[in-house]
Amino acid sequence: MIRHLTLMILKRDGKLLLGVKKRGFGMSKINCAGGKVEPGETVREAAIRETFEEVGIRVNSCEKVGQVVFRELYFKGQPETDVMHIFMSEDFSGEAVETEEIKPEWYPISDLPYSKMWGDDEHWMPEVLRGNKVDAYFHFNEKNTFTDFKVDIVPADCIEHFRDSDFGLPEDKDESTFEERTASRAVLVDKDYRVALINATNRGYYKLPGGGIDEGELISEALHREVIEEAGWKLEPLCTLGYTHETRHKFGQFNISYAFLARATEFVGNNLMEDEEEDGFELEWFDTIDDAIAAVEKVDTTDMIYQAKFFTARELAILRAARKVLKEKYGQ
Ligand code: 6OG
Repeated sequence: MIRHLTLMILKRDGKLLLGVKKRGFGMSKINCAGGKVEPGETVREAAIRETFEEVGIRVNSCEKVGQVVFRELYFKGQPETDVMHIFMSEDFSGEAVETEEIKPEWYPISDLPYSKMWGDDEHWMPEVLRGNKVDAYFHFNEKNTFTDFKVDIVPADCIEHFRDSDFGLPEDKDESTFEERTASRAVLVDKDYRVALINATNRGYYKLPGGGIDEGELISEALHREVIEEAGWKLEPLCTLGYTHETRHKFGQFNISYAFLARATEFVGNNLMEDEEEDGFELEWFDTIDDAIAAVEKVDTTDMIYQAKFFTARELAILRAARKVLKEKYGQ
């Protein structure tokens, strides 16, 4: 079971509110307020509740600035995976007060007490304070010191936002209840800049290789895994293209797709899921990015399933973003 934790970075006048943890996990370390997500609450609600309980501050609004996965963190003698959801707020009220949990203190951002904080903080917190969103993991040993880690920056540029009304479909649900799903997708090129698409031969649409990010997995890890599963190729990421956002009323979902330009490096064979087999997934290489775009432009989604309208518009937007990068950065 994966545990979900929260952390709230409170920022004001060039300072952060941190504090010595007086009890529980991480006792005597300096940390931000935060704690475990309770059943039935969202991670954001948990972060706001814990902040009030631990330092007496009411957060009016906050932004998610990343997540850090702790792999094999030893909690009560057992290794477990924790996902820590990190929020930042500059919009809060009340004065910090000492509680049984934390003795709070303001520290200048230019001089944070990293040596007294959890060891992972100095690796991801500076990125967050620079305005980046982070996607990181830290792998621990039984002494709860980490042995390896990776801190990625989440692609920040929105390529395009699609919603039901763009396809003449109704928008009849309350979007505040929508669930967010995330995925990684690749515009995969070979050494000659030929471009790979998955042809869903039994359905008539094309898609980019890629798919959903699992709980506790990094965006970059899902990219490698999904492209092997669907296309059979190992890859080397070249650059990020940004992300697309889909608001899908029929399913009550927001779908975020992080898109990358990547080089296919080694064919190892694909491993399709049952529904992908049924859709007749086949990898098809196009001589140029323009040929790939033309093939997707030709797809007529009028009589296709709901999702195919979104996929087609989304893949076209990502492919056009890739065409621009291929031209500007790679002279194609
Ligand atoms: P409570 O015991 O308060 O939940 N936490 C960590 N924070 C940092 N910066 N690094 C770590 O590296 C951490 N492991 C746990 C998350 C535990 C609190 O401790 C934080 C929660 O805010 C391993 O309910």
